[in-house]
Amino acid sequence: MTLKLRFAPTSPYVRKAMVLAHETGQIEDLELVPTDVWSAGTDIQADNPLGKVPALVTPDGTLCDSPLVCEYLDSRHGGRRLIPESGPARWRVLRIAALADGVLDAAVGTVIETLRRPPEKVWQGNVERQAGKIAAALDALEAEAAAFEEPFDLGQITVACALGYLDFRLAELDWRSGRPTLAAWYETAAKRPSMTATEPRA
Ligand SMILES: N[C@@H](CCC(=O)N[C@@H](CS)C(=O)NCC(=O)O)C(=O)O
Repeated sequence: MTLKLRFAPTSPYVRKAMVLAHETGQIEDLELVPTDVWSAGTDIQADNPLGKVPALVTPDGTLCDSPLVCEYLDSRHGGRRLIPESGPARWRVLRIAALADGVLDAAVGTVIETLRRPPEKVWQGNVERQAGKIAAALDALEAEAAAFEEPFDLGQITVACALGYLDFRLAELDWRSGRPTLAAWYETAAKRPSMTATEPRA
């Protein structure tokens, strides 16, 4: 069964769903519907009233929010779950995924503040506040990264997509500096076929 995915090639949230689909052998099940959420004529709200990508159209309803989209995709393949079903492993994966989603929210918020607003309307205090969140969360992930191991679960997928987004849009934050464990882990993670196939394209 083909599932329609509202897709944007630079969205790190969409990338999470795509990476999970690659890792679980479902990429051929996705019909990508290119969507520019910022264009005045966008019809994204037909699938997601929040006007955001990703949204996944399924027989069980249209799902928005990337954690939910990923959970759905993870429920429909026969391999090892990338979100463990129960126990401490589940909470570890979801905890790391939520932290990395927070990095993404702060990073995307910064990009909107700095690239989409007229320069005279940029609120520098907000840019600095978001940079502080990103730095603190990455420090926490630096401490977690030594324990990252196979499978490439939703926590690691989200961290990898967040770091890839920082390289793509906020390279000036120099996230690798002072975080050698995370940097070394990402060096390998970024070479996975699921990651190279989904690199953001401007
Ligand atoms: N929490 C959402 C965030 C999705 C999101 O913000 N997507 C961006 C693209 S990177 C978007 O569609 N933004 C449009 C808007 O905010 O109006 C998720 O995890 O899917």
